[in-house]
Amino acid sequence: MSFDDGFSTVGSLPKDFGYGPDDADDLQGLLNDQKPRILLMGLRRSGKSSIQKVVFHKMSPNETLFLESTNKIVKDDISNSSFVQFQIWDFPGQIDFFDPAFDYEMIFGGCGALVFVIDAQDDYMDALAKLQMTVTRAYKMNPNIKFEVFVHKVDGLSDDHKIETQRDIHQRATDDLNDAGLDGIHLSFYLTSIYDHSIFEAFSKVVQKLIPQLATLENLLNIFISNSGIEKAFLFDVVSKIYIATDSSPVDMQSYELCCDMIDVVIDISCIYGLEDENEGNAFDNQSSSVIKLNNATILYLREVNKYLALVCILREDNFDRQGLIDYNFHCFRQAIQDVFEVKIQSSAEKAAQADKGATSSHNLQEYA
Ligand SMILES: Nc1nc2c(ncn2[C@@H]2O[C@H](COP(=O)(O)OP(=O)(O)OP(=O)(O)O)[C@@H](O)[C@H]2O)c(=O)[nH]1
Ligand SMILES: [Mg+2]
Repeated sequence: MSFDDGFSTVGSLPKDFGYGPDDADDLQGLLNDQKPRILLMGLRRSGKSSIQKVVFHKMSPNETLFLESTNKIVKDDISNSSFVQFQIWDFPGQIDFFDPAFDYEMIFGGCGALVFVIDAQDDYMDALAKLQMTVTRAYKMNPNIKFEVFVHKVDGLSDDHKIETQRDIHQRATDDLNDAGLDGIHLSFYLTSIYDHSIFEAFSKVVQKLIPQLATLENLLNIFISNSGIEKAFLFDVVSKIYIATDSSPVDMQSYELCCDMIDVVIDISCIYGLEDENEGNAFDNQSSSVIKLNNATILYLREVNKYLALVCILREDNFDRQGLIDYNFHCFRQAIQDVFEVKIQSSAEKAAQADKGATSSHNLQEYA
């Protein structure tokens, strides 16, 4: 697939995508308390810091060659999205669990997910032993942690070799746990590399598990696409290119990559040509959107949902004839997202669990007949 010559960019993206201050800053303190934590663990040089830099700080994969070894826990606040509110803790590879200074309760207590990175290009027996020990300790302290194993640096492996490595690691890791009588622990496995989109895809899935509103978002996306003649839709956190939700049809890597590329193109174009709008105040408004026509009668359609989120849709060119309908439905969809978010803010502020309404408020989408 290649881009058609004539793609058009209507409107542009905000300049302040990023870590800028938010209107809801006063709420930030409250939200901080409950921000889930993602821990990055694994042996030295397995690629933990590279993953964190590439996914959340736009570092190019080649630059990671110059990263220095991490020698203390590095805490990174990811507050760049209304839904993606979490902290990432990047651990040194040589962390010693037997060190009395290692505060298990503090580290594993508020942890939402533990990402364990294994270098697939290296001999991984030591890594497996460390995985076993880490998971066991973490689970004892906090059984609610999601355990995610990244079989990493697979860019150097052939396709067959990748599958075989993942199978072998999966087998050994679960055998070890079973032997230790811990078969209740569930590990999820991902093949990842910073040199392609796999690391973003894997991180998307890790983050999604920590979003309590995920089911609601998926539901809204399902309703939206089925009423609008759209084949696939991703709700993106624009800065990280993590998708925080998608409709329930299966994700194929190519579609995800196309949508990621579209976000890059739109941001680049906005940075170049959006400048002239600066005099007029905000370059970004509710009308901001972009359409890219591919040469296989497919259209990519991007719309801004809010400061942090963009919806990217894939649809057949014929179905785009009814853009008015799609736009109307999108409007309803965006309103619904806003409602979900407001409920979240409210309930955070009140710290009251009863504010659980709103998420199901009805927005009448027009049928695509
Ligand atoms: N080929 C390949 N190399 C990678 C990948 N990810 C990271 N690396 C390389 O692995 C090396 C170590 O990366 P780091 O991110 O520093 O590893 P770390 O796990 O943080 O290491 P410590 O901080 O010492 O625990 C660097 O040279 C990276 O360029 C990958 O997906 N593929
Ligand atoms: Mg490191």
